[in-house]
Amino acid sequence: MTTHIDTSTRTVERGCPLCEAMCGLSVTLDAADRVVSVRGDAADVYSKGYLCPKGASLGAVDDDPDRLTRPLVRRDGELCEASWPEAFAEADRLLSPLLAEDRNSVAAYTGNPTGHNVAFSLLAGRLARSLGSIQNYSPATMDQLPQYVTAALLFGESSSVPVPDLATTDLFVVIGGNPLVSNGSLGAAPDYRGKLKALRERGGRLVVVDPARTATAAAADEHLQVRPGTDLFLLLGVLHTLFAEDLVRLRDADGRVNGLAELRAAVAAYAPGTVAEVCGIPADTITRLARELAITDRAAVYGRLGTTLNRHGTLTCWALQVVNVLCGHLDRPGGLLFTRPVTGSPTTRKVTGPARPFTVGRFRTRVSGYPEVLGELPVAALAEEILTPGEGRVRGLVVYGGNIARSLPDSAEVQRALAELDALVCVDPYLNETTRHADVILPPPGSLTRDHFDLVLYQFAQRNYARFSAPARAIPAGMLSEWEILLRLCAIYEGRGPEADPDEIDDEIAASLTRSIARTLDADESEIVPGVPGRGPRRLLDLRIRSGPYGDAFGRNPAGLSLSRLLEYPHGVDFGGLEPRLAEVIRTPSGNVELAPPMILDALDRVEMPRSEPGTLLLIGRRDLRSKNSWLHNVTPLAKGKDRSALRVSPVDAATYGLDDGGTALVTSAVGEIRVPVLVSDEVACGVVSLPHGWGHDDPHARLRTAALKPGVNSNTLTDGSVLDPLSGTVQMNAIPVRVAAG
Ligand SMILES: Nc1nc2c(c(=O)[nH]1)N[C@H]1C(S)=C(S)[C@@H](COP(=O)(O)OP(=O)(O)OC[C@H]3O[C@@H](n4cnc5c(=O)[nH]c(N)nc54)[C@H](O)[C@@H]3O)O[C@H]1N2
Ligand SMILES: Nc1nc2c(c(=O)[nH]1)N[C@H]1C(S)=C(S)[C@@H](COP(=O)(O)OP(=O)(O)OC[C@H]3O[C@@H](n4cnc5c(=O)[nH]c(N)nc54)[C@H](O)[C@@H]3O)O[C@H]1N2
Ligand code: SF4
Ligand SMILES: [Mo]
Repeated sequence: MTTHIDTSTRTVERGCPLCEAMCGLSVTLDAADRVVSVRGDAADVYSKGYLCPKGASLGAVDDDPDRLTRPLVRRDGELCEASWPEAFAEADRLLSPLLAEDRNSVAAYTGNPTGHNVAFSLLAGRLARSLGSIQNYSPATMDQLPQYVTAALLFGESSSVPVPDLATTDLFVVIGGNPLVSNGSLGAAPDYRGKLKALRERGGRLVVVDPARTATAAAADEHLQVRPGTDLFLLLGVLHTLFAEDLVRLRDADGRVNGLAELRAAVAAYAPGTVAEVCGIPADTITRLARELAITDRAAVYGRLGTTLNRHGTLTCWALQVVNVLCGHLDRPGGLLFTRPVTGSPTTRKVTGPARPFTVGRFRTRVSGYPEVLGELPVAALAEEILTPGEGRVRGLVVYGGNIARSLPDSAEVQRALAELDALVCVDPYLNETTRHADVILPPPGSLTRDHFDLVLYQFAQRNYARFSAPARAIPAGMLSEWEILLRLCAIYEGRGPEADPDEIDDEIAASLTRSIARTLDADESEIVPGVPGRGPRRLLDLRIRSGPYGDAFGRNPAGLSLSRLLEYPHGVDFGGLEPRLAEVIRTPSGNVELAPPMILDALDRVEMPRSEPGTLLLIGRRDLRSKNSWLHNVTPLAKGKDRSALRVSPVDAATYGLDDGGTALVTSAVGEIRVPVLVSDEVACGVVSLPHGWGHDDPHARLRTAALKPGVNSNTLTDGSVLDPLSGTVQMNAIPVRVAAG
């Protein structure tokens, strides 16, 4: 017997684009460029060999047979394959007249995967300027915007969200996050389980505040099963205790804060005894939590979607961060620290001119008058901006990597809106529940064909580091890079036509970046010369890296980094753990951390404690290890196993409402109803039910053949888009009041 040994495989290192943990992967391909295996890259300086099932399936993700390989264009009502010139010509034919009449009649939604895609990250600004519309939407208003608003108010810069220092903390309090499943977010880490194990091995404690006994809560030393939507009151109880028991100690923030007296007055009414009942946590537990946070040298309170996706999202995130400040954990090792990302951030650049106070509402939505926040409008407003007749109606929409028919609140209304559009152009690899409404679908090739660099996510990493990955394989014949697709869209928005030369726009972007770098470095433009040949993402990245905090500053710092140098380190370069840098970070007009901004105090004045309504349960969300929001359900190795989208109901509620395990429940909210399989589980507290989002792959016009076998149910049918956090416009996607019945 002869054994054929195939020596023609090769292994390349790649950053994983599927979540914020940013693992380094080793991808092995055969001579025909097929992916043979994906493993964790043991030599990766950041992830050290870790990977999860999603990363291990990256080959299957990219090679999913349902991915589109050609553009689709609607002809006589049907989506048909078209050539790229035909597809761009059609996008131009549909969008240009709308833009010529009213820029604001065309909206853009920039979805989650774009944050993991260097082409988008580099071109986002130009795309928005080229479109020139105020109708700008993203998942931020159903995700992290309350955290950005908090950072803008407290520290003067929205991206200054401090990261919990997992490596050395001794008390880690997670509020409304499930990092053992999500791998974390704005503070993500590869191998979160290993990091939490190490925390406990060094004698530290993990406390999880969550209405569900999630994987993270199950691994905790203490699980506080808070009532959904009431974390604000729990945190106000903690703040009250810190003042009442004289536990405030600012440590490194001493002398750098404003508003302490106002803060004390604002929380005076929220003694633990007053808030205990509403949040379902005993008063003495709240008091003990406050004391522990105050006396522990290295402690960090961290919050994610459980704190943001409710009607008090910003107040909750503010209260959380203020607890960190008052206990002296801000800007301390083992507490929360600010990154110094390799391509720089607003706070690594020198101060130019006086700081402006944070304001919102530079423009408003047409129908409900929701204010702009950090340049965005609430996603919850998009459907009504399309559906409501009148001058200024949104008639065109461009969606970059988003499945808004499943991700946005009130899916029925969103789908009605999608059907009403005069023009829908989607940049997306799938024919899914959203793109099936499109007039033009422009499919990008898989992630393995592109340069990978986590431009956005280094801002929230556990360490200061960088890794650049070259494409693992070539773009298939007949496809265009996402870079080129986006540049061509810019040309269309700018009225330069579908056949304009994308290289011209690429050059313009590079020239404008060069000018701004010259200004910040006080250099002559002629000194700012890219060190990599050609156009594309690499040129812009090189300019950004070299002008960043570790860069060679175009020769002024010869030992510094450039893209060419980074290319020599496919396992990444570590610039060290995060270090205190508060003085550099604070960019408020006063130069101090603003603990009690008027916008917050006003909102706090108007807050009412929630009351429970008899017969009503509170619906919360959950994530799944093998999903990524609404996609990956079509990827065969990730689709295996039992149904993941059942309604979790506590045994007590199941008995009360006559629901059987494995039976069906009819769930009704203010905006919709769904029928969903029931899983009776003590993982959720009594009075709480949970459903994941992103399911409901039952649209016959989509082409998601694997997902359609286990379509699941779309939870956002129940999400009421009219309930928003007033300070950020973020939708309440947790703590949704619902009624349940057998059915
Ligand atoms: N495997 C996987 N990983 C992902 C994703 C995915 O879809 N799958 N999505 C990525 C994205 S886009 C994001 S933004 C991050 C999100 O990262 P996380 O926020 O860590 O993810 P979730 O699982 O949504 O965690 C929210 C937690 O809040 C709890 N919760 C709900 N309501 C409340 C409440 O009122 N109070 C409190 N205290 N808790 C509450 C829920 O039970 C849940 O455990 O995950 C990212 N990572
Ligand atoms: N009820 C409820 N709803 C939620 C949430 C919740 O917790 N509960 N979470 C919210 C959050 S945090 C988020 S971030 C949003 C996410 O919602 P979306 O922004 O819609 O993001 P995804 O669901 O990840 O959709 C990704 C889309 O991008 C496409 N895609 C994948 N890769 C690429 C690529 O390389 N290029 C391009 N152009 N497209 C690509 C996929 O085919 C898919 O259509 O959902 C939100 N919705
Ligand atoms: S944890 Fe995130 S980055 Fe790491 S392999 Fe899994 S999906 Fe990829
Ligand atoms: Mo998200």
